Amino acid sequence: MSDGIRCLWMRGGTSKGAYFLKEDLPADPAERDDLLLQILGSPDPRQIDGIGGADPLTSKVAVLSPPSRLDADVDYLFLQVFVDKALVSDAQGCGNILAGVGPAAIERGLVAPTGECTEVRIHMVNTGEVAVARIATPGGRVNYAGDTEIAGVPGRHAAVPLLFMNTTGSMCGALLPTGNTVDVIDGVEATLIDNGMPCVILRATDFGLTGEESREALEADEALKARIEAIRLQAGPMMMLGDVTAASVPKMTLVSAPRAGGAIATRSFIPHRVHATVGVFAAITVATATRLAGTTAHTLAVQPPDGRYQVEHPTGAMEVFLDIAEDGTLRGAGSVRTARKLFDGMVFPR
Ligand code: NQM
Repeated sequence: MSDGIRCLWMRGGTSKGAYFLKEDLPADPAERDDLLLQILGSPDPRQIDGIGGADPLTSKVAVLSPPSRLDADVDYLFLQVFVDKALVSDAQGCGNILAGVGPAAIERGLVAPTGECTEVRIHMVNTGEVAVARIATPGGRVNYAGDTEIAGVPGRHAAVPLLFMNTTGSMCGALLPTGNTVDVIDGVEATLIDNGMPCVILRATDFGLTGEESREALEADEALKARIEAIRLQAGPMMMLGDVTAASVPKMTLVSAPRAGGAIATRSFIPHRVHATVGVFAAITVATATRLAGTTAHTLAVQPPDGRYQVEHPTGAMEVFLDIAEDGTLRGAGSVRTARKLFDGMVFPR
């Protein structure tokens, strides 16, 4: 049996993942990925021989290391471990797992707590941007208990406010990588946009849907999934992402008019399973699209008066904040998540 590897198992927002120190993993990315597949239990739809939760939202990894740039406190590399394929991808970030990075960095001694609240500047290695997280640290220890509720997570927990700047074109090089607010792919109007997450935004009604369908109903619709995948494979190169056959981006997001007082309703394919909620950067990207005349989201949306967008999803709504300057340019974005340490110990690969 191989030696165990230090691992923190944490919930970050509406996702769950294994948080490692880079120094505890092989330096060679291929060796590292092979080890992570073993640890999570992939490829296997049940991940029965590993710690993954048999869902893309619970088959995630954060690799933490000392900062490689002066304006950050910690480096965070996100890795999506596919459930049923022997694939590990760094071609996206994750704003939910990001919520656990500040606490994990403090737990592991990478960042020293500073009073009641510790501000952690996180270099998101996947996209090259820095996020700022505020972590409650009364008495010099991370406090996970609190009264903040987020849709998709039972109970109340300590708030983890997250702030972002310069997320436009995070992986595609430009907010609208084709230069258009709308492109037509397979006869369907699509907005190809990246404000932190490459997303293809499609109207639910263009697929004969209301946009109110459950995650299960959408996942059971094989014809729909095939249509959406065909569009995704064409959108990838158009978004400067290259061949996306084996990539977890772009996210395919169906939008419709809000029904619960929010700004817009979403159903997000990530890209083959349907998200139980919505990704943080995906929600910021959709909210950004609602502001641009000509996009598929624009006329469906109800603009909030204060920049706080309730992005509706299958189990409630995620609030994201867009900081918009007088001239309409986007200065920054934010969200409030919660996170919780679930387990700290050694994990044993095969
Ligand atoms: O968009 C899942 C999640 C995510 C990504 C996914 C995320 C984001 O909710 O920032 O958080 O879209 O694969 O964990």
